[in-house]
Amino acid sequence: MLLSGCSLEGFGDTFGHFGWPGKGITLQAHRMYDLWIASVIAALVVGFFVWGLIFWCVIRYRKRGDELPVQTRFNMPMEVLYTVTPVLIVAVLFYYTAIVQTDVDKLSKNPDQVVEVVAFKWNWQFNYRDGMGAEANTVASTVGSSDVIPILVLPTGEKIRFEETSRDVIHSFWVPEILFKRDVFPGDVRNTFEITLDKEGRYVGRCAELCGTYHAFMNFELVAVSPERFDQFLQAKQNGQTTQQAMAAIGFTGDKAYATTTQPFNTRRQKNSWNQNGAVASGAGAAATAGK
Ligand SMILES: [Cu+2]
Repeated sequence: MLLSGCSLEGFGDTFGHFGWPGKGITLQAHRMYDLWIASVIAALVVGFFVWGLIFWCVIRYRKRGDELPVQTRFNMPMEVLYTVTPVLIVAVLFYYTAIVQTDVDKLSKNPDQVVEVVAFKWNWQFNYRDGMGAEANTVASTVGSSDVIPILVLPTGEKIRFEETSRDVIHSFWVPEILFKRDVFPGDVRNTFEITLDKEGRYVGRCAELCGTYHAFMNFELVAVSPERFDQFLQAKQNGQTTQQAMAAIGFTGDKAYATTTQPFNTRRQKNSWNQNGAVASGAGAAATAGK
């Protein structure tokens, strides 16, 4: 069943993905999804078998009189069976988990795109790089601010390598639809992973590591487009256009040039007023924000 992803997806569809958020939008996510559905099916098979045994015993060996049944101490074949079977089940689950995990963590020698993820309190910068490692150069960049959600445009069907670094504390890069997150560390550590997107669309991204006061506001948006449109976007950025102008250049005009899956939050970052509802420090900027 693991080999036939389609039937697993059909099965998952029928039963609401058995608690998973969905099939995901990357090749790696699909493999994790298949592992999850197959594991649930295995668990259900074991479950129904055990429930069947329980009910069979309840009925077959129900009390029929005052005479005590045979008081057998143990049954060697049964003891062996219910020791070996769970070990086998765990071994099979472990085997497929290791296979999928290795696949998800796999780094290719020549990724098609390299994106440096720079996290900081409390926003994101995404640098499109001309190679791998800290020595490579940034050819284009997008960054979020208090007013604008950072947008990360990426192509479908290409191997995209992420290299993560933080300017201050530990953050975590997470797009729920990728079914994957990875911590972003400060210092010399560059956490790396790769994905291949296979579904165009716009998806919200979040920080998944409590990093401070405005952690919950640390959102970004992943925009997955065709490779042709991605090339146009990158070209526009390299020509010095803003992210919103470059978005317009690939057809996302007007409001669509900005994030559509999330919005900037009012962080009320005025001096001395950050946690006092309405009691805002004096000053024109503070007054303008009060009550919003
Ligand atoms: Cu964070």
